[in-house]
Amino acid sequence: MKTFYNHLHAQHQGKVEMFRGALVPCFEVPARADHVLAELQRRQLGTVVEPKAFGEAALTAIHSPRYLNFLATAWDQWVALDAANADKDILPSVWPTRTFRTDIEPDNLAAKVGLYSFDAGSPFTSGTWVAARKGAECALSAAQQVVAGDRAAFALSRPPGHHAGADFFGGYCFLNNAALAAQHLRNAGMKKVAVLDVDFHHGNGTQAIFYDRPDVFFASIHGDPRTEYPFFLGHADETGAGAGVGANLNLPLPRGTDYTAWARALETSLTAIARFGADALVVSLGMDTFEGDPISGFKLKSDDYLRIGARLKQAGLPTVFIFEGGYAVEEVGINAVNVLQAFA
Ligand code: SP5
Ligand code: ZN
Repeated sequence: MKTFYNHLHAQHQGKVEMFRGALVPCFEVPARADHVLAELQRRQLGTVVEPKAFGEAALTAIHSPRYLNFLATAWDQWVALDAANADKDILPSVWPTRTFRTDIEPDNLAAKVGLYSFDAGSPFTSGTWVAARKGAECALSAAQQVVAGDRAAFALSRPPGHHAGADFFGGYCFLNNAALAAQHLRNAGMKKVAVLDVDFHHGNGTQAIFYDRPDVFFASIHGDPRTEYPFFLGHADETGAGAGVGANLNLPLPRGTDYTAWARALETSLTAIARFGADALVVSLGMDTFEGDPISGFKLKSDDYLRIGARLKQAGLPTVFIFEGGYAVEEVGINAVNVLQAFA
């Protein structure tokens, strides 16, 4: 299996995120991807290659032009406000909630940041755009590799993507890599594509992007949004809208869920994906279901990831793996590569 590695990922390195009234060090750190790369190389699991270049059209297939323009220019606007801002990250602090207008983009930068975000835990840094842009190319390249006939490919990048919507960032995510990959598969002629999101957190961005579409099935196994981030989406009664009714499956699980219960949800997901008739699969591969994860609540063990990889292989679909969350930094490489090795 080829790995498309984002060698610019460390350009995105947030300093602090808001948590319970304090600014705390970021959980989403460059060392996460470094550990996955080191483990891939240690086990000699396929080659690590550079992504290909993709133009603007691949991004606007998922994201709105005004959001992409914001991402590309936010840092320069920030430093133009005050040269001293160069030493600080941008953190959202004001949002348009219900009854506010979102059709007019404000001139004020803090207001723009709020218009295009949903939490104060996702710092935007000097290198966020270049890192996210290159990460999108990793996802698109991995999808292209599967179109070209490979059984599977892996996009190893950060920042992650599944919380990012068509026009918003949050949850450490800026561009939705899984959605970009799924759309690329569709554009390349795959009639039906499934996205399976196994990150601990609900993939609210991916769900929102495909919610009314009959051609992309979204299934997610995650912490119950009544108690777990991102809180406001991911309930079991969200089954799709319009032409997309029936093409969205949420399987929320309580804190403390172990592999036995989690694996039942995986069976439910893969059964639904098979019934949907997917031609290809995109896996949002978050490793924060691990028992040692510092911000999550499931109890999966390192060996369980071998079982997940073997079961995904059994699904028999061309598969694009996209690296998402997972904050037990020392173990994230072992766990991620366990999935990939068992699949490969
Ligand atoms: C891609 C991804 O996994 N994003 C997750 C974003 C979660 N952001 C909220 C973090 C809340 C931190 N809670 C800390 C609990 C410590 N006991
Ligand atoms: Zn997560």
